[in-house]
Amino acid sequence: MGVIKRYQHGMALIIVLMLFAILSTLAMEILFRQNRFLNRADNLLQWDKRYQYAMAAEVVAQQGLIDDLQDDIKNNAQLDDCVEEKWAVQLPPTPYEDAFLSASVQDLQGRFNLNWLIADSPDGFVRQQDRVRELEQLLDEILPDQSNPGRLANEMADWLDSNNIVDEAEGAEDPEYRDRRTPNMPATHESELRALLGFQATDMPEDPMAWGLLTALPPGTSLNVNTAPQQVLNAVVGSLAGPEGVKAIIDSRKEEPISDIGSLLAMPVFSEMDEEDRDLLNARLGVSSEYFQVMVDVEVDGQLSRLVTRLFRGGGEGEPTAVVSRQVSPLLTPLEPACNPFYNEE
Ligand SMILES: [Ca+2]
Ligand SMILES: [Ca+2]
Repeated sequence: MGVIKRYQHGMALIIVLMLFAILSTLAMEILFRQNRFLNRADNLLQWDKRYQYAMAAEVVAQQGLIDDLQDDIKNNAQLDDCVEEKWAVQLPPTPYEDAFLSASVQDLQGRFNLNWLIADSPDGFVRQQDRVRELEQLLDEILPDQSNPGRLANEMADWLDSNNIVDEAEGAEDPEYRDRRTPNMPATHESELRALLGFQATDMPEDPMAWGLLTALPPGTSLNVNTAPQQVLNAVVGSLAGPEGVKAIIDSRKEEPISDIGSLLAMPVFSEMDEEDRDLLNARLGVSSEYFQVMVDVEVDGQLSRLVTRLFRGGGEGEPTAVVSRQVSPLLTPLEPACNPFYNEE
């Protein structure tokens, strides 16, 4: 009898010990999970905090753009340039509560619009071979030597045009891609260039800022001669009016912003041009902008976020200012300079 009782005591002790071991493991697991949960919640909270700060900065930049437009309407001179304008700002890292905010605003209409390669017609999106050559010229200037800008420009046109025919000697439509389809419609972002069949990792521009020379806006959007960097003017104006035409624009905007295209084209270098070419420039160039980009970097406790917002600044009552896209992107490059990259190069 006594033996059994002792044995039962022994069993009870083992069970208690095991239970204790299980409980302490459980407690460890709970602590570990709680800790992880708290870290995750804290990371999310911090991320959201940086996002809200960035959104606040975006609203301030947006208001700056609206104020500028209202000023212009009041002064009856609608133009946007990189020198005298309030919107073309660069905010250096500025402390705000527990964060550092930096921001800059760019004019997307000073960039080469990939969608110029097509024209919207009743037959769909029709490629514009002259524009393809302009893109080729620009890519030749910004891509590494071993790239093939002619092939990429023609593939871009096939990517955008409505037909499924490779129109030129070089190009690519659906049958060439196999694993993906061409959209056959305007691009929504310049990074679509990287989706082209012929684009290789080695084709990335040596200076990542060169992406800031390209954009994707509606096909008929004009180029703002007051904000376009020289490389873009070389492609668009230089192809019709030669380097003298580009120089005339850069020289005259140094004095003061170009206020209308009519008087610009009355300058000898343009007035001596073929009338058809001059009309073309007249239709493609402008002195003001509707599409802008706001870049905001936020740092809290050494953690960073970047928000890139693209805006349409409506002109009239029925055309309110609207966000076209928002992109939270990793910080792989410095903040783009205000106005446009390379604008102040010379
Ligand atoms: Ca085609
Ligand atoms: Ca096509």
